[in-house]
Amino acid sequence: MRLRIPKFFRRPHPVPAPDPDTRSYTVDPTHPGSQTGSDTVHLHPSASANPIDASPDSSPLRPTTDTRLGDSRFRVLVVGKSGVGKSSLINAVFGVNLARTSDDHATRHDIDQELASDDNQRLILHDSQGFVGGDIKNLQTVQDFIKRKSAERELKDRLHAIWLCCEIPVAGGRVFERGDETLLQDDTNQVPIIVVFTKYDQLVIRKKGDLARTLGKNEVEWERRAQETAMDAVRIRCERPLNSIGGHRHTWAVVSTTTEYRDTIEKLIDLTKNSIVGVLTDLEGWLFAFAQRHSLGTKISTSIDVGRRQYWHYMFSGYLTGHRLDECVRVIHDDIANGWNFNDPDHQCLKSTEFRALMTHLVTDLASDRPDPPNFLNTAINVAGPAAAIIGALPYSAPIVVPVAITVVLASWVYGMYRRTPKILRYLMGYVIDMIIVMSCLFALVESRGLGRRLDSRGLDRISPAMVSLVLKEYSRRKGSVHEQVKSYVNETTFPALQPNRAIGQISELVKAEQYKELHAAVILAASRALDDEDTWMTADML
Ligand SMILES: Nc1nc2c(ncn2[C@@H]2O[C@H](COP(=O)(O)OP(=O)(O)OP(=O)(O)O)[C@@H](O)[C@H]2O)c(=O)[nH]1
Ligand SMILES: [Mg+2]
Repeated sequence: MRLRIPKFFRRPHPVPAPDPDTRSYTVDPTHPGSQTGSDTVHLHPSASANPIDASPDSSPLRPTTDTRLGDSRFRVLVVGKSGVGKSSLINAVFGVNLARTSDDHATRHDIDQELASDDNQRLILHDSQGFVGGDIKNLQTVQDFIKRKSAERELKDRLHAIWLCCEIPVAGGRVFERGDETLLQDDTNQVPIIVVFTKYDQLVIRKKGDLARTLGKNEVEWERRAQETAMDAVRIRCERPLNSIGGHRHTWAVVSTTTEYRDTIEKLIDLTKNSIVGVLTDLEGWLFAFAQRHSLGTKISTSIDVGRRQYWHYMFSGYLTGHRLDECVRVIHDDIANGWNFNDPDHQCLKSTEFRALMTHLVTDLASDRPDPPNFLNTAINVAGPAAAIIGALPYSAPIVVPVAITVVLASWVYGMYRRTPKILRYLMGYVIDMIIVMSCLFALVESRGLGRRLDSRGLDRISPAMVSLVLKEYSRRKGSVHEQVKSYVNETTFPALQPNRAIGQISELVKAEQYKELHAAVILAASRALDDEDTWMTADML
């Protein structure tokens, strides 16, 4: 029997609570644009038909990811005999070094022990050493644990998925132990089990050896045939027994943690997310998507999913009327940053005033829907002037924390109220797109440096101001065509017919990862040459 929980979008929207962090924003309340606009807001009829939560009132906005997930972590139980490759798999998917999560081998196999890592704030792991022969005792422990953890009421305490890891029998033989079979047959279990057949590369090597004699020296054909026969063997040795035991109830994947088989990890991630969302709720699916650090596609699609549920819809529909633009930008920014879940302790980098400010400057060319004047890049933003002017203009009682050393301030367009106008929609749409592209570049950069998986020689395994600055610099040089598309999508002519769902569809098109392969490569190349002072931010005039 499967657990049925209503889908997330059917739940009522809780009243947003004040965000204590709002104080840390650098905002000029005396700016002329901060007067409430009197424009009538035109809601398109299609807006009300969307599965979004109720419109917000004038309480402070809070990121959807905070209100829905809080500090919940994705909780996964990994079961498998010693040496099948559990730790290697966890490292590959979640970008954590398990060796550092617990020093004690014995504790690592205590199923109740929560293995959490400072590297990845969205993951809790439970490790069980699987079943050898007819070992009933450990089976009972695992079953009790699953029962207990799936009955937890709170999202943060529940068990969200089980990976049952079994090594592919390369030379034939049984793939499952008796204990595995009992677990797979248990139809009272309410947590999705994904069966993971490990070390696929070893099977392919074996098949290549078998084929060597018949195929001569055609490398490509040799590899293709070896993979084909390896998958045939998996179907016979693994899938067939699984289906006869579990009656087609369980999904399965083959994986290899070696670099040539990166796509197997990608497929496992897709499969796990689909299994979770199919059995539990979208929230558990989000948690998994946030915790994983392997699949760029999953990161992007989940950013879109989160945005679509609330604030992106609000921004295109006019529901943000009554809110300051800096507040709108803040929640949009935080939702995206939360979903990418980089190793950025206390969000020091990705939620810093400096990064937010640079992001607002990145979209200033969207003020007009005409092409940029040729000298645009030369109209450098002098950060010292506006910073001093704004701080000087603050009323004495303004509840604003001024950073000790301001290097950048928000671009001036943010010092106004939200109104549903073509210009403001261009700014916000551009911000969303740019933010996701910047995140995707950081993702590619982190992966290329092996960050999040181990410390490099300089002890760096986290996002740094220099990395973000480098990405911003590379992207700002190439943002032209993306911004032109935003301009042609939202302008005075297209505005009357603009529909939230279609506009979000357009964002999805513009952030598709394949379009940015060259940008990612440029970022990686630039980083290989210069990332000396990791803690220095660029200034807006360098964009
Ligand atoms: N060829 C190959 N070797 C792998 C793969 N995954 C893991 N290994 C190797 O298998 C060995 C065991 O891997 P671990 O990840 O430590 O296995 P484990 O299941 O965590 O083992 P315990 O912690 O003892 O329970 C290591 O030498 C890994 O390098 C794989 O996909 N292919
Ligand atoms: Mg291990």
